[in-house]
Amino acid sequence: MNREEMMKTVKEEMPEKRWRHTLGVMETAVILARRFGADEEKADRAAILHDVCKYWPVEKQADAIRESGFQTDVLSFDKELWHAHAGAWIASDRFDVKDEDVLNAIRYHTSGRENMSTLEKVVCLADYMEPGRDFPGVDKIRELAETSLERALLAGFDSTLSFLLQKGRRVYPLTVLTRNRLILELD
Ligand code: DGI
Ligand code: FE
Ligand code: FE
Ligand code: FE
Repeated sequence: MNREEMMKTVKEEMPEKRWRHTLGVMETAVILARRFGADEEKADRAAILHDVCKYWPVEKQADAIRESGFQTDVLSFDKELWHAHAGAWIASDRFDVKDEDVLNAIRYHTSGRENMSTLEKVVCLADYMEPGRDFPGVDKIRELAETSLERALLAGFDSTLSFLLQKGRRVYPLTVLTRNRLILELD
């Protein structure tokens, strides 16, 4: 599917506000890809599709994850994590994306994972800091992103973890592993 058709289809899957977020992630992911040496076209593709399933009914998201057969453990954790895994499956199945790095950037954009590629980090960070994002600490993340992909991403995960702890929510183990690995990468 060409880029224009892809954008049109994704736009129809979500409310206006989420589409504006998607445009922000696209713009930011390309800037970060250029800055930190990832493929700009792949960053753009992953960004277009990263939240494609965000507004699907959760059961439909769960079905997509079961159908994919990948990492179904996520189904026993917070539903907010599901759209990323469902999205990667839909990207491959419906949008005919075959590039594993692009699919992984979609699949792990929420939780992260150990050994993230530069593209995966770029998309995950772009999701945290696109111009429409406004949460405590976002400006610090943007400042760190001027020079360090890992430091900025670590600050992003720290803010997510603080939020989850403060709300008394469970934490998906991969999120903890991701944070630990980013700290090691900085040593
Ligand atoms: O889809 P977006 O809103 O653009 O952002 P996202 O895909 O990064 O979703 C993040 C949400 O997922 C955030 O509000 C926190 C929630 N969440 C719930 N459990 C976990 C989690 N995020 C992570 N990283 N790890 C969790 O265990
Ligand atoms: Fe998301
Ligand atoms: Fe995120
Ligand atoms: Fe997003």
